[in-house]
Amino acid sequence: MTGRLVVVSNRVPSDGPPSGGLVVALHDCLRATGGLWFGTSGRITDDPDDSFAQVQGDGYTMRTFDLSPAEQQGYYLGYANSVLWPLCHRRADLMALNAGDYDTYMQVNRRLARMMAAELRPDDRIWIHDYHFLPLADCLRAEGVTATIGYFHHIPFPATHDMMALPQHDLFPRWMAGFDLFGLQTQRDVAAALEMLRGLPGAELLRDGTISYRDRRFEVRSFPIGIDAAAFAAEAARIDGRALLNFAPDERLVIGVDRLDYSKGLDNRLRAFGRYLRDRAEDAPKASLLQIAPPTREEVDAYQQIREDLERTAGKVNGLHSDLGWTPIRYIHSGVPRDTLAAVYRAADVGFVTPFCDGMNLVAKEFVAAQDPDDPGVLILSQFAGAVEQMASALIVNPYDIGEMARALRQALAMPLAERIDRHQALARGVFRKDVAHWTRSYLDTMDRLSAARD
Ligand code: GDG
Repeated sequence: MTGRLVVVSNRVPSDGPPSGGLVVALHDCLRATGGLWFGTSGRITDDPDDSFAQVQGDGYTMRTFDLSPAEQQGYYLGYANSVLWPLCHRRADLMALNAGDYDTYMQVNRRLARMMAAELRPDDRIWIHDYHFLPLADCLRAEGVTATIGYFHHIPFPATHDMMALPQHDLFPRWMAGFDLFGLQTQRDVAAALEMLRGLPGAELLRDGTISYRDRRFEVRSFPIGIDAAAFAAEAARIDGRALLNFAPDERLVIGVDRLDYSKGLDNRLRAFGRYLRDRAEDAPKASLLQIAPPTREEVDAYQQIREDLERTAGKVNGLHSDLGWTPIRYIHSGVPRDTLAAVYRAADVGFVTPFCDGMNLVAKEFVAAQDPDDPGVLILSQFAGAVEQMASALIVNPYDIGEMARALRQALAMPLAERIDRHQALARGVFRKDVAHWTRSYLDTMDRLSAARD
């Protein structure tokens, strides 16, 4: 490998040891190779200047910048999370197209490009993450940066039909073409991106898989993200999750873990659990649902209703089915520490992962990694999670079909040990082999191949 690795993501772990899948992955990768990590500091200041603060990481350097209140509003809460996020999650109806947000989004990207360009070298390998920075490569090219630039889109690529709802849809291909490598989670995403490019005047899909657009060439490929499965499994085995939960010995546990986001299908999940309880035979297992749902992006309008809806549904199900000694849904509206989470996954009989739309879904992989291989729980997985392409041995469900999800719960809770072990072995093979180190390696190897081909 040649050149420095330069990573860009919206937030950097500048205030302590990193936690959370992506940040941990990038941290490990930079620790091994050295390099630079650019991103926002998390501070909102009235008049941020065009310079980076420097924070020393473990073997690498972080360069952070502040946002102004108007930038936080227009770039982060506005265009990124109220336009691009719903667009990419098949919810164009939730887009809040406020005049000015797009301009602010571009301003932040241009400002960052200007600040970065002064520090970059031609042999750097620049790896940009996620929808906050879609135009960043194009802006860097405008600043004269010639280095190899890759991008990874952590969320789904929108269908061509949805893309048309984005007022800037004609700019999207130009943003893509600023990169040398446009990474996506799944084959399904690659197909959606190619469909959009195929019909585009000026774009040509070449035989070797390269796309030529105007004066640039780039590749679109899938790199399904993984987790640090070995570390997560070790963490999960350290604490006794059942002891933490204070469960009755015959009580079975279904677990859901999601940021409180409309893409995660939470309300339908609680309803499906309610349906399972309603239809269950007298002697069927007594199961409780533990739903951990830490809040996110509460300043964005589209997120404000979700909490109320969920509390109402949980209240209804609990009202119908609780008795003096038992409340079937435990709903936690705050985050729990990572080691607790790992132990609770391991204690669970069923991982209930039912998003309407999800780039990958790391919870599905964490649940599998955390299981006791001799007595594993069962994964129920939405057909619309990116993870489904690699996790065919889960019980696959349609998250819009409450009855089907309730039946999957019944099947999972009654599944014989031998079948649970078979399914878990197949799932765990993928989760442990295609872990986060594999993801980083395969992405960076592809970048290196592209930059070698250019030299
Ligand atoms: C985006 C894409 C893609 C959740 N609650 C707690 C907690 N978490 C952790 C989980 C998991 C992570 O947050 C959530 O990751 P997901 O992949 O499920 O979803 P997004 O946050 O939407 O992530 C997604 C991902 O990027 C990576 O590319 O898979 O499709 O949307 O790691 O464990 N962690 C702790 N306490 C909690 O309460 N400690």
